[in-house]
Amino acid sequence: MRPNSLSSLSISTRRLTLSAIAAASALLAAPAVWAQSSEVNIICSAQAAWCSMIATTFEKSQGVKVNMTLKGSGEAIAQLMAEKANPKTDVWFGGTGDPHLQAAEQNLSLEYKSPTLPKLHEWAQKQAEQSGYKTIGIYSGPLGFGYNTELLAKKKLSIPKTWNDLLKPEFKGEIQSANPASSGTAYTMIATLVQLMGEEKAFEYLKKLHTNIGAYTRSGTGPIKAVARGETTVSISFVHDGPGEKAQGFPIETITPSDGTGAEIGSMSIVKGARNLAPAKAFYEWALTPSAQALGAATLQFQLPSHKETKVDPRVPDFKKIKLINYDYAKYGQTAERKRLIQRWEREVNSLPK
Ligand code: S7P
Repeated sequence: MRPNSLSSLSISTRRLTLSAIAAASALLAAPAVWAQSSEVNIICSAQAAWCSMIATTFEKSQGVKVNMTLKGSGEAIAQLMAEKANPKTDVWFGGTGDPHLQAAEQNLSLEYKSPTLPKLHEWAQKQAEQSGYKTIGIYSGPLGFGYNTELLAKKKLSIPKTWNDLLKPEFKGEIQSANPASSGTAYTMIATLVQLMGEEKAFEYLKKLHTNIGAYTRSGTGPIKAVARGETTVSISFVHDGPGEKAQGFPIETITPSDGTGAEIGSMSIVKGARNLAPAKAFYEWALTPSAQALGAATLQFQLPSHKETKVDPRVPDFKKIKLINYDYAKYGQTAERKRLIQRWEREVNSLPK
């Protein structure tokens, strides 16, 4: 289960790579430009090791106490909606971009034009522009499949290379995906399929896929972790989450469908009405620096960082080799569209027997 507070994280220094320690040490040595005796409340929708590392490093280098909660994208936006009249969160770091755009549309996030914006990749700047500067791209990563190499060989199954390959009868019960009601990853899958196939065909596809799904998990990273640990053979996941599992010794590989796929723009937003606005902005600017962004790869998270000068780890998926759709972030980040597609999936797909 995903822990819900930093104090419950089981991050031990054993699991940190040498590069993680080196990257963090470099940041600790940096002058505390924004130093102030204050605190900042952050919801982090990335994986626990990265969240933990940014909290500790920012806290120690900038002298700002960090209170961090871990939540998937869907749960994070639900919390911000619930807190709207009396916000307790200052910054929402990470998670798929669609719910960040939804937060912007619902006036849950603050307009803030970072001076760092011109130094970011075009896709990250576009995310900011189309939200009225209420969110910003911090990383990107493509959707695809994870598979357990040992299970696949043992069961004499071939590597799924296209979306249709997942419908083969031999994959019955062998695939995990997350539930789009709680997971931004799974919503990215639905939006990707709708853009790739057209809505009617995409829902026909999702109904057929349903019969091959062994379990829908709450969190988007659940399926790839299950693949790594041999609990399921195939997952529908962000492929940048594969190399981190492999680096821990698990028999896992990833692939992106040759017929096309979507990508997330992992985002960050300052909450409107944040009680700790100055430290929130300080964290936001710090999180956009190349050295802070390098903490992702240092903790085995291999999304593509948004700052052009951030060193790109060779394990980050090579976007040039992936057939990407022209994902319409503005459309699929709309509250009404997201709600409609998730409700349709609940009604027409999740309710079906397997
Ligand atoms: O940190 C890994 C990652 O795949 O997880 C984030 C996403 O929020 C997953 O959470 P949910 O699907 O549960 O909402 C991604 O943004 C990120 O790349």
